[in-house]
Amino acid sequence: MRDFESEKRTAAREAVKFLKDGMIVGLGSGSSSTLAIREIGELVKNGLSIKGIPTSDKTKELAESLGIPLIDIHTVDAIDITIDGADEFTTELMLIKGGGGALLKEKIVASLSREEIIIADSSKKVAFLGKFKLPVEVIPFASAYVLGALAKLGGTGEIRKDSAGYYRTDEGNYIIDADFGLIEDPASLAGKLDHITGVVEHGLFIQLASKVIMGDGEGVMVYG
Ligand code: ABF
Repeated sequence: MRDFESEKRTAAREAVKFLKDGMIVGLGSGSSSTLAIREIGELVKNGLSIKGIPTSDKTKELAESLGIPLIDIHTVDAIDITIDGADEFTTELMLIKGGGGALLKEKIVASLSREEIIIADSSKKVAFLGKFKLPVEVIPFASAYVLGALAKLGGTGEIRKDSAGYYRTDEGNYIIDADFGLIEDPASLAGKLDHITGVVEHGLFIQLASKVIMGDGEGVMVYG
């Protein structure tokens, strides 16, 4: 029986080895990123001098609690390295992200990063994306229209709910989790989603990851 928690930790420890003094570091969201951020907190305590840019309110709170200095994204021209997680990845470095609802800022940070390092346990590796429903962030006002547009593309969408009703992202938007079945051409689907009025962002990360560090039993596999 694989221990996915320890695989995440192994991958996180491998990823933080790339951090150097003076770097601007994107801080991802989700459970794997949390492990990496805790490792970074220890490194900062031991003298590593970096400035972090969080991809969610939750990550910001965690980073602040660990004493990691933060910087506003609009004050930098580029991010040196981002460490983030994923819900699914292929060996071609195509990703589905957004299960944790932070995909908008995760994609903005990834787009500004010279190196986007994805850390994951071995359960995230897939031949084709799509077993994990694709998160699509939408303006609430547009949600009914987007559900119809996704259906025309073969996606069965459902607005994500939480205990208080419809889940809201840090930006106050809705998330539609859309089942497209196995996605044979993620780049093509991504292009279509980009043009649906009311879609803020979607969880297909195409050509954004520089490498994936996957925990694999006791060790790691690195793709890319
Ligand atoms: C985050 O990591 C999200 O994009 C994704 O939903 C989440 C899932 O990974 P984990 O298993 O690490 O929580 O980046």
